[in-house]
Amino acid sequence: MQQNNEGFKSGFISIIGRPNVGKSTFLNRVIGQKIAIMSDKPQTTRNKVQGVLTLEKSQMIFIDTPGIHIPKHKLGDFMLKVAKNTLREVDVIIFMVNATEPRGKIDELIMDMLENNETPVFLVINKIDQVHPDELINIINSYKNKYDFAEIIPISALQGNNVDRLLETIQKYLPEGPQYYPADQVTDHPERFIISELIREKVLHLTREEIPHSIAVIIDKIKKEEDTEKDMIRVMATIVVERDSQKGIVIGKKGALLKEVGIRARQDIEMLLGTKVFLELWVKVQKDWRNKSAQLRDYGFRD
Ligand code: GDP
Ligand code: MG
Ligand code: K
Repeated sequence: MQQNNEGFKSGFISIIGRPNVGKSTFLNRVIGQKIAIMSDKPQTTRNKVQGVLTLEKSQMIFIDTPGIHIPKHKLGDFMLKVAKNTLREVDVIIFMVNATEPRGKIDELIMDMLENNETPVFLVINKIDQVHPDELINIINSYKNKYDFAEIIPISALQGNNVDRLLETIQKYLPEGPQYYPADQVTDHPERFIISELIREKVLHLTREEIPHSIAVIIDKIKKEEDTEKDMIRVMATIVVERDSQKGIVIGKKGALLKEVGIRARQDIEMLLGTKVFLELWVKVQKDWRNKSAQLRDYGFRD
């Protein structure tokens, strides 16, 4: 790890915005590795995921904050609290909005939340590949009227348009500081969390609307197999659902759906770990777990 070298800048950047505006897509583009989980369903990212981008003269540490929404249950309160705490600690806040949608209730909530925050806030309008420039002006004005942004930058996270300009601008706002992470490190999240999110992503994709985002995946064990010819890692995980009917859906006819979840998740985990993986999945019903604060910690949620 490098010590304080002359002129080097480093800092933390938090990305906030309502679900599906493209936060994870942006992070994946910038970091170039699948660490934040992408999905069409809202609230896929429930925990802080850090991506580290090391350039010649700077290091940017991105934080993908949980989806901000109007709290409906204890988990919602928890997520809002995590988001607020995150915003106080960072050097730049990226408020990401979707160019194809009008300003909404959650955007109001976020801008209210930012009202007394000293950190510079960038309005990043994503998905510009989908709108006409005239529409873009209107959407920019609808946000500009409500909040005094440090910068306003339109991008397409998916196609990459203007992402370099955004990164250059972020760099200007960072303080001089040390290189916190080695240049080849892209995340400081434990592999355990990434593996559980990879499995969860496959369940959500394969079940579509039938299974709510409330499922959790617990990694019971990750161990190296000693007695096999090749290097192999055994991963045992439990998918936790809230109702018996959901358990049936996740398992599928003759176990077909769970098998497919296993095949797809295993491929991603093998890429992540760089070895052969043997994945064992179980499904467990735990009623109403979202409202039991005491259990949250057990499922890997951090305060
Ligand atoms: P998040 O919930 O904010 O993390 O959003 P995601 O990154 O999961 O993206 C939600 C959906 O929007 C995905 O289907 C992405 O492929 C899509 N998306 C993200 N960025 C863009 C973009 O710049 N252009 C277009 N057309 N689609 C995008
Ligand atoms: Mg996301
Ligand atoms: K999402």
